Amino acid sequence: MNPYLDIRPEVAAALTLGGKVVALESTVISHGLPRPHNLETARRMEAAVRKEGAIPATIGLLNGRFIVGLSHEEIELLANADEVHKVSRRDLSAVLASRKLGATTVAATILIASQAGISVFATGGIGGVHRGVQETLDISADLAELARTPVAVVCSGAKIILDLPRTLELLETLGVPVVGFRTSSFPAFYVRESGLNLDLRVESAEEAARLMSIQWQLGLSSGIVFCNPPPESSALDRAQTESLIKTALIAANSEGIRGKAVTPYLLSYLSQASGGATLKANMDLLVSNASVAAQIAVAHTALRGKL
Ligand code: PSU
Ligand code: MN
Repeated sequence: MNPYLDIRPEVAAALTLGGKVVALESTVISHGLPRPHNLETARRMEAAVRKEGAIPATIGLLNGRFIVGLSHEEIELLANADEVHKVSRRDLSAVLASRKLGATTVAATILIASQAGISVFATGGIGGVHRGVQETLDISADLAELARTPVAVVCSGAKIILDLPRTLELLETLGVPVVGFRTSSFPAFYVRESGLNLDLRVESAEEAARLMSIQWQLGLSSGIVFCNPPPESSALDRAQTESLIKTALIAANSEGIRGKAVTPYLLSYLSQASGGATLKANMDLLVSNASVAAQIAVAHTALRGKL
């Protein structure tokens, strides 16, 4: 057991009763969305998980501890504090040692979730292979973590700012199943269809839960990506979004944005350039993914009860 892990009572109780818990990340709160939309979205995601009968466990680093199940006040702190570290796997020990505030990425959140015994996690879009990887070798640590962490990640595919064909190729190489949740197209975050096909597909939360059980019974310790397209009401057009991304990438390059600053910079650039349309899509898809993740967590618990 990780001695720095604090699993809050409500989450611990739900895990003892079989695990109807959905892990949620905090980087999206601290670095992915602007104030005050970040706090509002964090609350909407937690409410969406509860509505489906599961318990939300938002994860972050506070006072030298990994907190699993941050309180409303703690989430507010991560949403509004001026200095919050973006914490991926390589940052975990350093930020714990400093006792500073840390917001966990997909990579760090699924790692902590799996140590806490949580099997389902929701986010917006996973990180992946960046466009221009030939120059930068910028590949999100989310992919490496998915390869070794047995957690189901419910998302709207990978962020459209990325090189999506290469992201799918690398996930295949790493042995991570990428499964459409009622879709055969890899969603592109704000956009419902990337134009890339998925070989795997499930039609229900129960089917998703069966796939998880079998994958882990086989001793395959990798994660599974479940792709839920963004809600139609706020999803964006692919061609229009692509042209915005071209300008965003030029701006990032001319401003010399590198490393872990790239993703937050591009997301915020797109939100401004689209007059808030990407922000609205991002918030809505996060809530929708939280809801699907909760349905899968409930189905997975029911299934485990039958084993
Ligand atoms: N999903 C969103 N918004 C985000 C992220 C995901 O809707 O900001 C975050 C996640 O924390 C993910 C990170 O792990 O972006 C990827 O960052 P990078 O490309 O630096 O690995
Ligand atoms: Mn990166």
